[in-house]
Amino acid sequence: MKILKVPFGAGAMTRKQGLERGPDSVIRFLDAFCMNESGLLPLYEVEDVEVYQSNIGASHEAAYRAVSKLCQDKEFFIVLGGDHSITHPSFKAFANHNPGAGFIVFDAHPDVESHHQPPTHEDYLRTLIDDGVVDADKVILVGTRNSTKDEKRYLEEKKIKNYTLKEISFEGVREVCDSIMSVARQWPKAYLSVDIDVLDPAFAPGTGYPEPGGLTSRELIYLIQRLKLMRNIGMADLVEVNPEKDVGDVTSKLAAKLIIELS
Ligand SMILES: [Mn+2]
Repeated sequence: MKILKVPFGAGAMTRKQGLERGPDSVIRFLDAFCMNESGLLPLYEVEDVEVYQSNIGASHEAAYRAVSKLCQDKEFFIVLGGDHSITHPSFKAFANHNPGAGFIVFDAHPDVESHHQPPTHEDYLRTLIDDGVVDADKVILVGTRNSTKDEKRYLEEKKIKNYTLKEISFEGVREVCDSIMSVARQWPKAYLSVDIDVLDPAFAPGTGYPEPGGLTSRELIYLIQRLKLMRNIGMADLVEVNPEKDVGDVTSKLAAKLIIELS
């Protein structure tokens, strides 16, 4: 499996410091896992994307080109960020290669604030939807628990499927996962995006916008393990790990485990 490092943090506006070190910090813990929980040996190859912290546009273009190239292999791969804005060029490249692709996003925040140009980690999803890169009915949000009034209105207007943490805790992780899979299985291809802040800060403190009351690490691993069973999963990304805010590297280690479970 290929892992594409995109060490870019400038799409995170004011809380970017340290995000550019996320990919390297996570990668150094991959070797700590002898195999994944399904008993498979994790074989991975790391590739770098050259980014420019002062230039969002050029960095996004570089990410777009690199993802586009890997899509040609038609093999599952992972983009490792960096801030969530890099999901914009990554999904766009994926959707160009896989028309009609759908999008599952684990995130404490829906990232559908009003437009910035170029897109940032606050609005990349809204930009993808408004620009017609993804259909609103092929977006599934999982784990949201802090949205602005405008974001809530936008999600309702567009009828975007949004499994809030409240809904997950009331319905149960298993039931919610069944529902997600029954819809996502019908897409020609699926892209999975994991913002590490979907987790409770107790498990993943190393991120810019920690939100109390998140998923446990075990719940997220369960969801990932099941979603990976879908034949149409084409690629995934893992974003918003900030080693400068971490405590004893627990977030980086957990992110490494998530990658191993995806491989
Ligand atoms: Mn987030």
